[in-house]
Amino acid sequence: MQTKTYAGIPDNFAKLEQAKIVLIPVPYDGTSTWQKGADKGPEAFLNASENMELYDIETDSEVYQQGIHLTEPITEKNSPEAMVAEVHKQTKMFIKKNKFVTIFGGEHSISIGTIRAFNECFNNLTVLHIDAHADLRQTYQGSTCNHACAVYEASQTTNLIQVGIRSMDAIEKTVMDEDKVYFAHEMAEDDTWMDSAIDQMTDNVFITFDLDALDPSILSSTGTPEPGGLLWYETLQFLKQVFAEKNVVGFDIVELCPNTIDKSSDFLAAKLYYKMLTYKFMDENIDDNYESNFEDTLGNVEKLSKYNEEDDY
Ligand SMILES: [Mn+2]
Repeated sequence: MQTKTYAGIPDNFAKLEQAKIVLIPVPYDGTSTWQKGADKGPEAFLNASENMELYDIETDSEVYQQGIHLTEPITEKNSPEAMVAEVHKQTKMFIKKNKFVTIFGGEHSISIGTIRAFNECFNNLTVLHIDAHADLRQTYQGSTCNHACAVYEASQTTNLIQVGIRSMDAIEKTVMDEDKVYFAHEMAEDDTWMDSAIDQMTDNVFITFDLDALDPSILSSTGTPEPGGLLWYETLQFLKQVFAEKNVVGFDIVELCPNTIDKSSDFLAAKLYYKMLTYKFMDENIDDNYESNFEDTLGNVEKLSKYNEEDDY
């Protein structure tokens, strides 16, 4: 990858020891079914980030000064299962270093690993899934780690709230908890969905943001675009409210599928990422330590048993 630090920020804000925030790129595109190219997402996102103003007008802040450490990309691609295992391992390792961990994909299958890591480290986790697609298939094309299965596990092990959904298979209705789904066609007619969704969240929230949740008129560079999506300011309003009212413990952004002609989607993704960090840290002093309040699973046998895993990283 070309970028040495996130957005070209100075080294003193980018070193792991000082940084409160960690950014893990996962350029993975092993299971996508139609357009390929999500593996190019992290590089396009980082290039756009480097050409973006780092002062936020809305909050009068510069969140990069909290420190953002860009890790080596995760390049495991022998199988979807091996990729998910590596994403899980790396994500958990940085959570345990008391960092605010963020992940940029890659296709949505990477979130199986990120969600598993956060769910093992935070009690009563809500997964806020913002997406055009339900992604609730238990298996797809022979794998449980396909992008179409991104939140099946979360539906079984976390408090899953789905927002922006407008494409699914009938079989997914058998898994879906419709009380916790905010369909796009309903959101278009009823603006109480934001308060309603937040009311259903527990305190600890992990956000998995599939960029195809956004309307193709503002973000077209994605593998499977769907009409009728979220617009920019309503998205920011919702996210700002979630960050204000809940303890957001981390997030991932997936499914940027860049093209050589139109770069505006890359810049939207860069701005969205930076806005989410801004909302997380807008009331934190730069000198304050970050306290993620993760549960150390070494002293908590019950949490470990959830996946019967012997992990000591
Ligand atoms: Mn999607």
